[in-house]
Amino acid sequence: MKRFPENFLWGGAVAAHQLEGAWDEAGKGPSVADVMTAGSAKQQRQITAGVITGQNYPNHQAIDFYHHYPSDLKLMAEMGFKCFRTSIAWSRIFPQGDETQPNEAGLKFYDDLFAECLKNGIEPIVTLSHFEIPYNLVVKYGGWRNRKMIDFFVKFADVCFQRYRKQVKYWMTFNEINNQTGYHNEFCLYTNSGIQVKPGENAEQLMYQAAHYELVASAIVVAHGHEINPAYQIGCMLAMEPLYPLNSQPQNIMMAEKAMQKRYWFTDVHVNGEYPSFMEAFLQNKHYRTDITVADRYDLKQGTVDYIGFSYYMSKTVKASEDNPAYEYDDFSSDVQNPFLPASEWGWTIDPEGLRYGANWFNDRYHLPLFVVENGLGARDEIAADGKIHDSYRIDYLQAHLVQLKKAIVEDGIKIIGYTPWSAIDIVSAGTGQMEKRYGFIYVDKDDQGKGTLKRIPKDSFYWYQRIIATNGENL
Ligand code: BGP
Repeated sequence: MKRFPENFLWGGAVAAHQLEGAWDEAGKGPSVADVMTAGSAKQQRQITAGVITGQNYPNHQAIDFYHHYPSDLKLMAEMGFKCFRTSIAWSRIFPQGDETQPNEAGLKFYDDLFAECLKNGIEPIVTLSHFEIPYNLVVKYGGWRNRKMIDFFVKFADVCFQRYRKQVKYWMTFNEINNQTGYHNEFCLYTNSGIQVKPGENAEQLMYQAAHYELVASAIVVAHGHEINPAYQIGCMLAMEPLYPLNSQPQNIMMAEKAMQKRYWFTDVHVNGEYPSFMEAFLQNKHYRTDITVADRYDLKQGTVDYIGFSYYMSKTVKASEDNPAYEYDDFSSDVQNPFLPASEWGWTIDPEGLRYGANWFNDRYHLPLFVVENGLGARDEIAADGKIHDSYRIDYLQAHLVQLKKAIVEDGIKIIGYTPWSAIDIVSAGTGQMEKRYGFIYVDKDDQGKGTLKRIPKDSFYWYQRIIATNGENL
């Protein structure tokens, strides 16, 4: 009977801008995340770009991991973490993004952080770009609408690859690169690509252009990384939200297929080093004059990824409609409720089997090792009268997903490297900009108004996960 592999990477995940705080310390420049930290504005999915007040709670202070990481990592080690997925804040290393020399103090922070991880027996897993490009690159260059971004990103990645070659083995280039397919929602383009859509611009066209530059940058970076350290394992990172057809009506089946293509063509480029036929046809039929050069196509081929990292929170369900004969997926008009699935308070469906389905989908199509680098339940946690946090709902969610993950490994024979649920510790929510949508195993005393002592309290899920790791997932 197969089981979780002996060296399975159990851990937890976070992203720099959602937990570090210290947004302007040690020479760090502002990032896109720092200028859109007003929770309510973010929740309405509006951008407060340009407002660098220095007073904004969430991301500016977050949970102040920057100054608390030694004790936070100790708690993670107590849980038994084998690894810790975080990201490097690009604007700590290149505060404006376009300097010639990196900021030594920023580099030093990650030297120390990774050393502390390793001291605790925890392997750092690092994402290079997790929703936070230096703000100056938005102001000066328009973010990823500009080809120059490729050079800036490659430089940043090269510096990191050189500096941390003894400490880090697993890397990922862009977090949830496919999330920008929600381009009609300016928030998605802004967080992923730093693009502000101007009146009269075609957001869809912009998205495909930005995504192309990001994919070329990713491929160049993968190729450089392999040269710098052949032992590096460099992956892509996708948000896996399987899109199911509402029923067996052929039009709905085709709608689901086209929706999956639209959400996952990025993976084809990352893995195969070339655009899939449906995407070439799509760009042509749309008459999008995307800047894709012969040199780009060469670069894409040189830097194919070693593994696929993916997040899994929910599945979605789609339905075709008569006024959409081309089956163009749009998450506003194509998504429908799945009558079989409950949802979280934020409307995210709870579908453990979708994790196994998504893992199978990736495995069938790409034949690469997989790494589940995010999975979790956002919920409002209360401190009970006994001073503890009884988050049985989170345990139920994670337990049910782990059962399916185990089936993917044991019954489907899929190579899965590890599992890093979101989030290792409570942090600021990316989508709402708030603290009260919590995911962590460790509670942090901080509220949406920025009030709280920052005290850390292990939740019930902390002890549950500790047991899961200690038994290598044997008794689920
Ligand atoms: C993913 C992001 C994370 C994270 C998570 C939960 O899309 O990679 O950064 O925040 O979703 O989302 P939210 O914080 O909006 O609940």
